[in-house]
Amino acid sequence: MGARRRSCGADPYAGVLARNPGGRIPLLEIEGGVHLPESNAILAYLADGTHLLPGDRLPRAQVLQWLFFEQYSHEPNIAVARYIIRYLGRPQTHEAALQAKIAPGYAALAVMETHLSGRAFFVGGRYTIADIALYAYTHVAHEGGFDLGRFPAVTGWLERVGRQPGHVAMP
Ligand SMILES: N[C@@H](CCC(=O)N[C@@H](CS)C(=O)NCC(=O)O)C(=O)O
Repeated sequence: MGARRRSCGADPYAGVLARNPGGRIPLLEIEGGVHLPESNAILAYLADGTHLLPGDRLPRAQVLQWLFFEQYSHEPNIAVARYIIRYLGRPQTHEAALQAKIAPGYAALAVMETHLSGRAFFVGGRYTIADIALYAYTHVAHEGGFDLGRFPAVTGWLERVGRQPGHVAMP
């Protein structure tokens, strides 16, 4: 694994590089041999034309706002801290990297807490792919050492997302 690459526990398998030169998962295989990487691009593709991705300009842009937040401010801190602890076993060699994730990870959770105070979901009072994208690593943030008990609006929102029809909990 190169210095700029990271893994969440699943090694890239052989055929992935042919389908996605970035070598990362998730990767959506679309009919016609087209492959789409990037989790949030996949969400937008699958949700297009459904209630999970608003069609109107502003709410759609607000959904995108939270998808970009997830990729830039949330996932690189919260998911990577979890990866270091859960999958690498918190080796001493990664302790400085882990410590560097704590403040920005908590800052991301604080942004979510502020936004969700008085709101049921991230955009327009409705469940959208913004909620799906942010739920993924937030609901396991404690595995990266983050104390979700400090964020009552976030924990209430996690419960609401978990109760959505069709929600499937990860094993
Ligand atoms: N921005 C990408 C990140 C994807 C990513 O980092 N995937 C990890 C697994 S969670 C991976 O494939 N790592 C293997 C590697 O980097 O070699 C997304 O949201 O889909």
